[in-house]
Amino acid sequence: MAGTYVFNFFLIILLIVFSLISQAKSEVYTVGGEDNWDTGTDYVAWSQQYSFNVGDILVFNYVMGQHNVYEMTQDTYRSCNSSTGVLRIYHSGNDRVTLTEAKQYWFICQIPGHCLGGMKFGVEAKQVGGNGVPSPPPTPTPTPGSEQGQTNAVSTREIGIVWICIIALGISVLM
Ligand SMILES: *[C@@H]1O[C@H](CO)[C@@H](O)[C@H](O)[C@H]1NC(C)=O
Ligand SMILES: [Cu+2]
Repeated sequence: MAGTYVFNFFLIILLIVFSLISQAKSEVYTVGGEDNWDTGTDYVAWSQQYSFNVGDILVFNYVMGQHNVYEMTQDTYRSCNSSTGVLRIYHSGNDRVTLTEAKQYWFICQIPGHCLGGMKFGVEAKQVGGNGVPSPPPTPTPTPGSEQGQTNAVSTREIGIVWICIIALGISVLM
């Protein structure tokens, strides 16, 4: 029966999609938690609370113009001298930085004195999947406004994918 093959085919697709969802689950982190991106917070200590994966998003909240976010090379991160080694610049006050690659990311605030004062940290984005060692569930710190929306957006998309699978499975059973 052709129907049986189609059914098995969709069952396999379903399994693949579910495994992709569990791997692609991205977390949103507000840098500094409730302190946001500002002077007077130990960002290295903040970053060490979590295990970051490729696809996760760092949100930097601050008053535009008072701070900024520079992604740096490791050497420049160490020296806080941003005359060289700048990889990317963000300055909107609500910067969403997606960790797109499996690598070490280095961030500083480039306003004079702020980096030396502690507005700097590094994170390692790990590739999930393969022989995936599951990372401990992070506890994202909710902030009013935009962050909530992103978290909802991710789960809405996942629910959408699940529904597509259920409908596809239903169609395959009918065939
Ligand atoms: C930063 O680095 C540049 C070039 O490497 C150097 O000319 C400059 O003096 C440095 N600035 C500080 C404040 O050390
Ligand atoms: Cu700053």
